[in-house]
Amino acid sequence: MPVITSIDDLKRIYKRRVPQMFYDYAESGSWTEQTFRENCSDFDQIRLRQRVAVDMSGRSTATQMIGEDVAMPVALAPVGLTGMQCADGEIKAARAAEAFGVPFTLSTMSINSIEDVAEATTKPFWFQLYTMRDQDYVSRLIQRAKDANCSALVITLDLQILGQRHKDLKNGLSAPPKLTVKTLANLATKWGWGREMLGAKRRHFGNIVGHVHGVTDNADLGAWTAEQFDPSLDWDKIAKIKEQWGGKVILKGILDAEDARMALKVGADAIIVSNHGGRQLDGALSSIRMLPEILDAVGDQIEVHLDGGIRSGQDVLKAMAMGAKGTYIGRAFIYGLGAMGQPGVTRALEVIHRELDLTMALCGETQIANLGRHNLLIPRNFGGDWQERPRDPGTC
Ligand code: HOC
Repeated sequence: MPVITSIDDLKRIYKRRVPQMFYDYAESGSWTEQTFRENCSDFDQIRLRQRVAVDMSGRSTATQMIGEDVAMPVALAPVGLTGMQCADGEIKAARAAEAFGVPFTLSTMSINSIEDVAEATTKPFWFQLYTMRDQDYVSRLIQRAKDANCSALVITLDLQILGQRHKDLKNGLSAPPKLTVKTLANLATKWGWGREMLGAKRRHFGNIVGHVHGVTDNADLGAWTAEQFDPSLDWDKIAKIKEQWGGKVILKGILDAEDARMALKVGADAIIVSNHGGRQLDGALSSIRMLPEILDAVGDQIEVHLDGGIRSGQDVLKAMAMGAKGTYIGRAFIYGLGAMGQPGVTRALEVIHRELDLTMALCGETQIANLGRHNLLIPRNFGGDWQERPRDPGTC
């Protein structure tokens, strides 16, 4: 068993183990992948301030996200097709998160269904909602999440149409995978993945099949999204969904201060600064670069979380010190899941936790709540020397 000390170690094993098309699916951004790359590289521009001779005994990474106790401020992000990276991937990831004491978010586009995950876990998880054209289906999905005792609804706002991802198109990605000569040849080399997949509870979108009209096997992801997702989603509809849900709502995909103010107006409990892992609007700024502007706009009135580019505990510390109240990992846990199943997700969480804990100590901090901009050295133009934009008329 190789010694795993970083998320990159898990990624190397993951790459060898899963079929190329699923590796490419996770490890890609849209178009030129600029935003995808900068989500990570922008973290490198923020530096940490070392402090010494501070009593660092008795320190803790525990805190709260939307009022829920968490062992560290890191939730598992909703990731579509997780169950294709590893058999019953959503169940395994949810169990690992539960045991570690961090939130798990189940994607609408998951392979295991809401009910599968609820049955396999004991604590409430969060459910991520994509809004479909079929309003009855959305209502049923919300009801299913309520019945499963989900403690928060995470509504994704930045994927009403799918950003174009070259690799997925070239691979002809669909779920379940299309069995072409090329995919079969690659699958034949991934016998560990394949053997486990044969025993999986599900190999198709568990929340969708049998519930949504027009789902066919081997549907192309982009075409299917265009056919099913509601392109007319607006703030009024978001407000109605919030009312229908009646519980805590987190709005994901906020990358602009104007939108952050709108999220506040519809009464969201938290927002996630996110560009969908650089998979949607290529050319958008990285999440960490947009975080200060959004915090300045609404940070004192709503919980602001950050998703995108987090691959280490140092990244978590930087986001939290900047003012975020929680962070998410997507690819970082997928690498662990694809590499080693549930123990791999646990390993990813352990790696990040250890890095966060040690980095806190070296920064002279003992509590998450005490982290702040005093821990950071931020380049003067980090927010960007972008030209001042006029406010959108009529939104705020
Ligand atoms: C079949 C529709 O979050 C992603 C996912 C959502 C994909 C929708 C797929 O790939 O970014």
